Order: sequence, then C-alpha cells, then structure tokens
Amino acid sequence: MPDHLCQSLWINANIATMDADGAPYGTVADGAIGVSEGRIVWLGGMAELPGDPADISNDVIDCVGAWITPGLIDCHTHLVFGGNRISEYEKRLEGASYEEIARQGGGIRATVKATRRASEKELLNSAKNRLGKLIAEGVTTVEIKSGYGLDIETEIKMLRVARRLGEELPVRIVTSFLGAHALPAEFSNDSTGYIDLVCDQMMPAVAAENLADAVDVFCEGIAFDIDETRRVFERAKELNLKIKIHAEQLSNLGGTALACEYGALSADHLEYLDDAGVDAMAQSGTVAVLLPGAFYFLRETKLPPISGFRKKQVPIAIATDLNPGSSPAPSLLMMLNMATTLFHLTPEEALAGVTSNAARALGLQDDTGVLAIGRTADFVVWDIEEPAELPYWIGNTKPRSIIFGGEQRVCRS
Ligand code: DI6
Ligand code: FE
Repeated sequence: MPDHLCQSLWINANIATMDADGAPYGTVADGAIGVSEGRIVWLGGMAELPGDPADISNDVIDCVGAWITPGLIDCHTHLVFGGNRISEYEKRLEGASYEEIARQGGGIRATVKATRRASEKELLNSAKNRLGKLIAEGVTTVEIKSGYGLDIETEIKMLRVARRLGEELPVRIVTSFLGAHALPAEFSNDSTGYIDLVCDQMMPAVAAENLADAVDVFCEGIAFDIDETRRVFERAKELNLKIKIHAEQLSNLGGTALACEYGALSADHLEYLDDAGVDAMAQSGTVAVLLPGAFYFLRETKLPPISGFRKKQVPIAIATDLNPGSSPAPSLLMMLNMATTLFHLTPEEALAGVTSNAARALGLQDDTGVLAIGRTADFVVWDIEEPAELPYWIGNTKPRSIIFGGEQRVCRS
C-alpha cells in the first residue's frame, strides 16, 4: 500500500465519469477520486481504495453521496463583445427577421461598431461578468471567438482579452479567430478584398502572437460563400491552425462538407444539414455542435438532423453560442434542458454534449471532458439525486463545489 496515494481525495461520491465504455454516464457508484499535481491519479469504487482515506491522503473531502461530473465545457461562445442588441431584439419581436436586420446593416455590424469603440479594459470587464456566470455553474473550459472586430486591430484586441480571461479567472480558455464572421461596412462591395485582408494580414498576425487555437468561418448567405470559406481554410492549414465552421444555420450551402475535407474539429449550428453532410462528418470524425439557445431565440423551427447523427455515430456537443444577437444566454445548464426539450436529446446525450464531446470539439479530449486517471482534475460536485437532474432543471442548479486543476472552490455548504 502506498504511503501517500494522492494529495487530495474526494470520497463517498457517485461519479459520472462520462467515459463512453461503461455504465450509463460512465457511472462509478460510491466511488472516490484522488488528485495530485492537478491531475487525477486514482479513480474507482470506495471498496477498492488501497487503505483508509486518512492514511493515503493529506486532504480528504467527504462528498456524502453527492454526484461528481467532469467540469462542464462550453465549446462555442462569442462572449467578448461591446454593447448589446436589445433594440434589435425588440425589432424582431415586432416581426423583423434576423436576416433582414443583418442586411440593413444591423446585427453583427452593430456589435462590430460597439466592439471597435470599446477599450481593452472595458471589453475585459464586461466579458468577465458573463464568464463569471458560466464559471459559477460549473464550467471549467470555454471557447471564445473573435469576429466583432473585422479589422486587424480589433480582432487582435478581442483575442488578447480572451487570453487574459484565462489568465485572470479559474477557467481554461480556448480561442478561435472568426475574422470571416461578416463583411465589415468598409468592404461592402468587396468581399474578395476583405477575404484577402483576412488571409494575408489578419491570420498571419494572429498566428504570430499565438492568439488563436483555431480558425472559424460563418459560411452562410448573409456571410461568406463556399469559395471564400475555402480560401480561409487553405490559409489556416498553412498556418497550422485547427478548423471550425458555422454552417447550415439558415440555409444549406455545403459548408460542413467543405470543413470536413479540411478535417474540421467541429461544424456548428447545422439545422439545414443534409444526409451527405452527415456522412461527411462521420467520415472525418467532426463533432456536431448544436446551439439550442440560438435556435430558441431566433424562433427557428427546422431541427438539426439528430437521428442522422445518431445513426452515423457523429458525436454531438451542446454549447451556449453566447453572443448579443442570436443567443444572449450565459447558462450552459439551461442549454442542457433546451437540448432535451427542443432537440430531443436524451439527458445522457445532453451531458456528453457539454463534457466528453465538447472536449473533442476543441481537440482537448486527452486532457478534459471525461474523468479518468491522467486527465486534468476539472470536476464539479453536485447535490443532485441522479445525473438526469442537471438537464431536468431549467438552469440555475448551483454546484456544491468546483475543482479546477485540482484546486477546490466551495460554492455553498
Ligand atoms: N452565428 C451565430 O449564432 C452568431 N454568429 C454566427 O455566425 C451570431 C452573431 C450575432 O448575431 O452577433
Ligand atoms: Fe456562433
């Protein structure tokens, strides 16, 4: 028996490891997790512990039957932005559509104006507020996109803010460069010229400062077409950046299949995806990131092809898409509920969507998203009766404690 199994040991917990090869939710009932140096070094049933807890760890935390899940992962957000879009929301309630507003120069362009005007400090503070809400509900990894700058200076400002959030708050931040989000006003009739700027200047500058982990494109009628999207992906490949896409949200342009050709980590939205697109995703192992907040807020009615994803074993992730225009939703727990009610996912699929599959959508599957020996010690202790209780409540479930990189923060007693 080792003298010291681990630095910290959580005992008497039901553990939803989310490891796909086991019981539902990868459950280890009445189990324990040992952590040293920020990583999981032991995980199993209490009966298999190699000694009395107090003898094998300095710091023993008794969970008294609570559940533990992996730290939650929000794999698609636009949470750094200036201003808000409340007046546009009111216009939409009076009958204007999201696309009409975008075509009239509102929508993303309105947020671009406000984001260009905001200082780095202002952006940091407003983003901290939104990110704090996610962290408080057990989110330990968040992806943040640029795309409200649409000029070099502001795209870089946004990505620097995103990186700083990861340095200043207890959360892992992954960034995506989304320069090809919308055509800025100064390039109104020159999308080729704008894509030149994105590929020849913005992407090399972003890569040189290591500000982005991936490149994303909004491939849509109101944004960029297939040829433009391909140009951005070609450049991303040259710069060794991973690929993601916003595609098939409002129409079917074939962006998903194109992204799959480039081995995309994920394709996101996907309401209009057809069977050929589903097959392409299955072949390339691309994760389907579904965004029920945007579906709800834009009152979409066309459902993404969930049964096709299941049949072809395309992994499904769920995210907030947190942004001011189509998903002002700073709650991943609420998205769990929406994924079940609106998209008909099972509670287990929904939870996999914000843990194991969300990690895959970011290329972090060897590090987080599943509880197993060797993974980072990111997990959440919940006062719930069973894992399906997380999607059951419509948001607002408070964790008992959150462990990020092995460090525990107690949320309430
Ligand atoms: N799809 C989205 O859901 C966000 N961007 C995108 O390409 C919405 C962005 C916004 O309306 O501000
Ligand atoms: Fe988005």
